[in-house]
Amino acid sequence: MRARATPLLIAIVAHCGVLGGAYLWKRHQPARPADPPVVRAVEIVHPADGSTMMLVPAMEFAMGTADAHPDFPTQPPDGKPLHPPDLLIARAAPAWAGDGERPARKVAVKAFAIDRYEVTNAQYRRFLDANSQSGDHRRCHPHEAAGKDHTPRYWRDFNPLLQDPAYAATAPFGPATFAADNTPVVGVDWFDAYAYAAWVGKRLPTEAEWELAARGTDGRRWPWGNEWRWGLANTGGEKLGGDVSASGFEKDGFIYPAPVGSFPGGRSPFGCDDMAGNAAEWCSDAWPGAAGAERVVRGGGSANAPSSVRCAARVHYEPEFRIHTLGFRCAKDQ
Ligand SMILES: [Ca+2]
Repeated sequence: MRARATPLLIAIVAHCGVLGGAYLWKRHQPARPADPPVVRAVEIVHPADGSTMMLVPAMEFAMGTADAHPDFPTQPPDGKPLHPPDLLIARAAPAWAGDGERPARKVAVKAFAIDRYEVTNAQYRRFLDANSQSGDHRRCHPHEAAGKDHTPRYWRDFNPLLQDPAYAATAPFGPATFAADNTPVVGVDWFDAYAYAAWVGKRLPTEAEWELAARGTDGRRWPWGNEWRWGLANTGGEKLGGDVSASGFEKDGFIYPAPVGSFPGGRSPFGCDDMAGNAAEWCSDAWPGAAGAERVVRGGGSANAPSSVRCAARVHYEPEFRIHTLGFRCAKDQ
């Protein structure tokens, strides 16, 4: 009995020794950095309307802009004049100090899906038809005006534009300019955006979700990277940048909203189109310090300069505000 037990005991002791050694060895290895979050463009189809959405897994990312970020050239380097794109970036800098874009901070988001494109007029028209026929506002936001008309402002009313001589002179438009099927719906307020999202079985993205979908995890300035390039987004500011097309106005070819997906070279790491420019986009968040009334807007629109279409740039408006450069896209939990 004793003779048979001994080899077993030796085997057990040896085994424990190996395990213990492995444990100690592992314990004294330097901690391995965590794997970077996976950034991949994964498409799904939303069953209610067949719209394309992009998946973003649960993760932590650095939201905002670091204090020492080189995007704050308040002084021309070495006294030399700023290069035009730097000028466009610098011009916005003073406004960043108090807007909460800085500092960069770790933010965790749960898994979500977000529309690949801004919501189009064709998509919005289906909601409007259903809503005006049913008169059912039960899924609309409880603070919206009773019996609200969700018709986009510029589908029938051009006065706000016509009253501005700058538009009449430089940017002609017609009845179809803001109602074409494949351009983003604009001239909608936050309550309209909220109502559409609820009707189609989605919701508005939080601004953290919006920013992660726009820039991925490497803190890039624009959806395609850190260098500004004309022609990857529908923006304004070409004249300011000294880079004007032969037609004398917009190098990117569009004065007003372009058909969604017109700039595939500007696609985001998660596969979303037009996160920079085209239509600025309502987010679900209330703007802090505005008594909870104002709402966050991200991405900049067709009239904004490069500084304002950066992934981390934030602005805010009254929820009833409507303008021809402001639309939205939707998100949903995953
Ligand atoms: Ca956009």
